[in-house]
Amino acid sequence: MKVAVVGATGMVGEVMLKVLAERNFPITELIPVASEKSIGKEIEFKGKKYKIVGMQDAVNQQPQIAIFSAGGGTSLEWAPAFAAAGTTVIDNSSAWRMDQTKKLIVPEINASELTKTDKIIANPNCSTIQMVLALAPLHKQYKIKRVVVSTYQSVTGTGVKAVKQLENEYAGIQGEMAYKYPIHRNVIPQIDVFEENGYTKEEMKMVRETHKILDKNIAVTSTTVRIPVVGGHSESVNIEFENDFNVSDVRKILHDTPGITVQDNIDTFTYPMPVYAEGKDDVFVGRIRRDESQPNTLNMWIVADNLRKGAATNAVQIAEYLVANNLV
Ligand code: 11C
Repeated sequence: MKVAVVGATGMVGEVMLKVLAERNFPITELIPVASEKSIGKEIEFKGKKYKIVGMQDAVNQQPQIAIFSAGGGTSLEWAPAFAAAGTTVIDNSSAWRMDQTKKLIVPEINASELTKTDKIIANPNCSTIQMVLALAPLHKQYKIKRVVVSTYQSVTGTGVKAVKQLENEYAGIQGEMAYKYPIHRNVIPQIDVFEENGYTKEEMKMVRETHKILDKNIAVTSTTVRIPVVGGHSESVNIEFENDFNVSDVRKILHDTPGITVQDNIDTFTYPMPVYAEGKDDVFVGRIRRDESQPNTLNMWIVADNLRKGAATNAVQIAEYLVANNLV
């Protein structure tokens, strides 16, 4: 496969290259693509050096697959050009997610929807991916009526500038701010811009994307929060089902779901945490317990590395599915 990685020098792009190498994705030719200022610089992939090229150059080389992590504007402008050249684009930005003609894919849930004609495929938001992966098998079994989610999100979701802000503040150094407020020793109840309804765009992504991936009839309400952590996003999720459940069956269903690791034993203080999820591809679920305040309702805690399953790994898994099913 001739594969272009667009945004190869960014935070997600770098993890993308790592994941492609680790999973031995069958790359015969890698085309790293980045903005003007990086063109001509070299990156290393599997011990070989590759020169970074510009967008048009990459389009002209007609890769079979292009994985984009370069922001919504770049995706809107360039994904159609790659698609017109015959390339299948897997896009990590929010640009195409809610476009009715584009599919929003978490491979374990809905990769079977993909066909050869899908030339731009959307990768969901990180906080959505880890939640729906755990919700999907439970929805199948017990039918979800309503989800209430509160997130505790890593600064890596914002990018390099935010990681630097946290490091600077921790070291007592004055530097550039990625956020309006300090993040060290703080919690910021705002991720992305506010929409007209008073919710943030991140909160509405969790609602809209869950509807598109799982079921539009599930009521979802979300509060998304930034915390001074780098290893991954955590989520407290309250789920009301149509049908009753048994907590040990829920644990077994999640345990048997590919891509999920259950870490749930209060006797040994075992539960998911970002320090353990960091650098791993799985979604970790724990603190699984009945909500005793109302019938048919469950609480659980979900943690994942937002740069891995929340971004790079999910995109590479989509690419793997395309290759395995001769769709590119
Ligand atoms: C965050 N979830 O943690 C965001 C980053 O739509 O792909 C990913 C934004 C997106 O800040």
